[in-house]
Amino acid sequence: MTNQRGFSLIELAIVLVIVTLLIGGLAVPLSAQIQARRIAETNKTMEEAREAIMGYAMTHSVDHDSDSTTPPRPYLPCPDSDGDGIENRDAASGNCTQDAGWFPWVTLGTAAQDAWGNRLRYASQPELTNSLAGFSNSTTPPPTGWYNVCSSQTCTPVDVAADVPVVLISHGPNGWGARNINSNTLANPTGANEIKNLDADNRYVSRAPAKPDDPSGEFDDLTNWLAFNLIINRVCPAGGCP
Ligand SMILES: [Ca+2]
Ligand SMILES: [Ca+2]
Ligand SMILES: [Ca+2]
Repeated sequence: MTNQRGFSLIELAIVLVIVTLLIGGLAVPLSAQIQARRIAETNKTMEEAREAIMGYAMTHSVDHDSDSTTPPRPYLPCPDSDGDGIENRDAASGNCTQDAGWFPWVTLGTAAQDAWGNRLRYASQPELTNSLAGFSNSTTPPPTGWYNVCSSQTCTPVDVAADVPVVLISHGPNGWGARNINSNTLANPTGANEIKNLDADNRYVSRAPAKPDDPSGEFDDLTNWLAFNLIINRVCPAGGCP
């Protein structure tokens, strides 16, 4: 006679509880892992965008004084202001249609979106983008300055990067204020720090993510920029843009 016995109900219940705990324990880190991967992917996309901006400047220049004995001056790409990925420039004045818009991914041949399916925001200063004047080693900001990047929207003092001519923004996982690849604009941000990355003033915020209960509201943007010295160093090595 065999003496086999199955699991009792209590044993089955214990096994179910253990399995549930194991699955629960795996699921949370998995979503965190996906988010971390998307952030890393977007940071890489923005690195490539920075390289593409400098590559554009190395291949676009103007004989600003119609004197072929002086070297031509480079200029930076304009933002895309109508959503087709192509830079928008007024040919007659050489000025960009807007100083801030979307990153011109078609013109520069880079990724069209961040890891959440939204366009990158791109802001650049007219002293570096004008295609009839170009910029030189001695280009300086106007009295009002270029962009300031800060850890909070008050930007007093400027504590991340001062007077930078180029800023790149991914509106992050929440995408608030972004334009997505279907040309829809997502809901506006509610937090003061994220609003700074969307409004027209020269302040931008770069800081660690913040939850909705933070005094300055939810923040999950990824902020990147190009300093003037870095651009000059790469585009005009050894004083190459007098
Ligand atoms: Ca365009
Ligand atoms: Ca955001
Ligand atoms: Ca701003």
